[in-house]
Amino acid sequence: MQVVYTAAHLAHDVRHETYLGEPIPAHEVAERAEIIRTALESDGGFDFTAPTEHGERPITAVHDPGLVRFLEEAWPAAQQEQLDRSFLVADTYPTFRMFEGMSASLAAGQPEPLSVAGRLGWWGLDTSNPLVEGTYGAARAAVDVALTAVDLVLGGERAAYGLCRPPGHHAARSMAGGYCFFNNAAIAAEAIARTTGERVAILDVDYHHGNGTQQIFWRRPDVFYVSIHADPARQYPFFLGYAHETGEGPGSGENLNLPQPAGLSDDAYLAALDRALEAILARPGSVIVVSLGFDTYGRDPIGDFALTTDVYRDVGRRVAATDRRLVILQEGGYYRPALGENTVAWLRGTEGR
Ligand code: Q9C
Ligand code: ZN
Repeated sequence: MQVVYTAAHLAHDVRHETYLGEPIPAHEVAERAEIIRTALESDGGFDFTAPTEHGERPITAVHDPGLVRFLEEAWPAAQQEQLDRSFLVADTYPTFRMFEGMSASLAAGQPEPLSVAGRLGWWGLDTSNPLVEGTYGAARAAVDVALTAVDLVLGGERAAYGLCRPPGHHAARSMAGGYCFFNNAAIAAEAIARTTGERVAILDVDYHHGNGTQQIFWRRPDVFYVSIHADPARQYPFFLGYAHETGEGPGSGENLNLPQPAGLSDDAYLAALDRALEAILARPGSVIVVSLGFDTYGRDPIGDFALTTDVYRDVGRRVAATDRRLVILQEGGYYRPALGENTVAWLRGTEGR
């Protein structure tokens, strides 16, 4: 299988995040992608390709151009304001409760703040998402990784794996968050839909609900989003990911959330996966974009499922058994000692080896 990788992710050099206000060592660190790269290299069954530049157009096809400009300008603007920090995190967000009782047009018409502190909240979801000097360049490169994997698959490969970092599925049209800046999987799905004119399915197997991907395609009939994730009643992103969220308008019925309990076993996971795959196969299309997370692993520091390395081979096998072409994009997974073998197991599974 072809693997798309670039060392450009190293510039997103994150050391700390905040958890309930306290600075803690970051989970989403550069070492994650290096561990995966090394494991795939030593396996020997993977061919590495560098991403090609795809420009800004495919990004603004799903994201607000204002988000792109903010991410580009945030670091230099902070320098100009003499905010002497090694990383930037918002502390004030425009929660919908701020506008309770006021007309929707008032909230919608508020201007983007001028200061970096205000803009971080304006374009952000949560405080676990540090932005550093190299974040924008790395996030742009992760999009190019995803789009290069799309090119490979539309060019005839049965499957391609994009080692995206930073991840993407929490980033919505006008919002970064959850370690994500641009929604790599959504940008990939949009590019596939535009190029092929076919319907596209996104299968999100990261431990967390992909709120950003859901939001981007909420009213779209041509992109089906299905996600297996921790019940938002107990877990991040907390405010989206329930089973009753099925899409609206032309996208009605094209969003399927399968929230799961803590302690989820391999067998229970595979049962949910079969439901997701059945829903995909009930729809037309020849390509599945996979948002691949390993924070479902039993030892993950921020997850609470009980999956084992063995199940990932089975998951890969079952996804490949759909006979659709696969654009597989890396999302989360934070237990570094098993990240390499879990990725190898999953990808080998799709190849039946
Ligand atoms: N104490 C992805 O897996 N909250 N993002 C973490 C940890 C944010 C996860 C709190 C989790 C985001 C791509
Ligand atoms: Zn996750």
